[in-house]
Amino acid sequence: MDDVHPGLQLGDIRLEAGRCHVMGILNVTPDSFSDGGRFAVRDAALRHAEAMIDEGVDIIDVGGESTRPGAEPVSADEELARVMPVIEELCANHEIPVSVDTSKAEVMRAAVDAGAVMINDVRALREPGALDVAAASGVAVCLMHMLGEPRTMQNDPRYDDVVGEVLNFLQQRVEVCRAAGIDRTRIVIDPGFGFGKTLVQNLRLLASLDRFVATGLPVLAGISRKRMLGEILHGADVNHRLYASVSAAVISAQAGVAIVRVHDVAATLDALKVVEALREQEAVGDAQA
Ligand code: PT1
Repeated sequence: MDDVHPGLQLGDIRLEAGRCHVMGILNVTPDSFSDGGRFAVRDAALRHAEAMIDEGVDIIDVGGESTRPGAEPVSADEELARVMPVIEELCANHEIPVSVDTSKAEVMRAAVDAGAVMINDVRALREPGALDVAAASGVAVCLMHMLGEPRTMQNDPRYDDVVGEVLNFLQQRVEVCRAAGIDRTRIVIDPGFGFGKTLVQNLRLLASLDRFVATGLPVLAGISRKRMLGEILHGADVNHRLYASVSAAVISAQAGVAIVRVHDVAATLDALKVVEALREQEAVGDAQA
């Protein structure tokens, strides 16, 4: 890639030149930790976070609202009760940059007050108050494209030109953010794999990641373990999508994506080292032939 960003300060997050960073997914939702109780869920999440830190994760994305296809909304109080104890503990006792995966202004504000350095919003700051809280916070924001809402988004999603429409939407949201006082240097864009998209539409986006990278904004791609991989694998369930997930991360990195959002941190970091080695070799080769 010639147009990979030259190293970039994203709010409090330093993105190194030409490297694809790994965002580890930390779901604090009862469906991921079936046995329920608040403390059990919190402790399991913290153990999972520590394991990802040991593996070398770059950013941890903490979320308390499932946004998978079919998922129901949760209240702000419920989301706060899920994520805040985890964000507070991580920010108080670890150096790792923490991102909060939420669309709610109230959750954004509490998370940033506790030390989160990125707001990751699958609704691209369209919920009431979210834009103002993000602007006032001074932290980085990830703006994602979604067609509809999680509960119904996979019911026959249609586009005339999926790549053009997703790019347009994100460019419009970037302009809205800038008008609200959020600097370009704080903004990440994300095509939103699986959010109101068929397999073909997802593949068009994957094949066109370079067009998102060409905006000059850092791009985030979240493909890990998603349904699109299950479809490519002829129905492999969510626990049998590791190799496909790692492949998607490598394809994303090769296209110049700055951050991949993944479940499998160690495997992804190893795979991305191959991409990096190739880039370094190409840089040396360019100099020495
Ligand atoms: C994502 C993302 C996210 N994905 C960002 N945040 C989820 N920035 C949550 C499926 O098709 O891609 N980017 N936060 C998880 N959401 C989904 C959506 C999980 C679709 C699974 C699917 O399987």
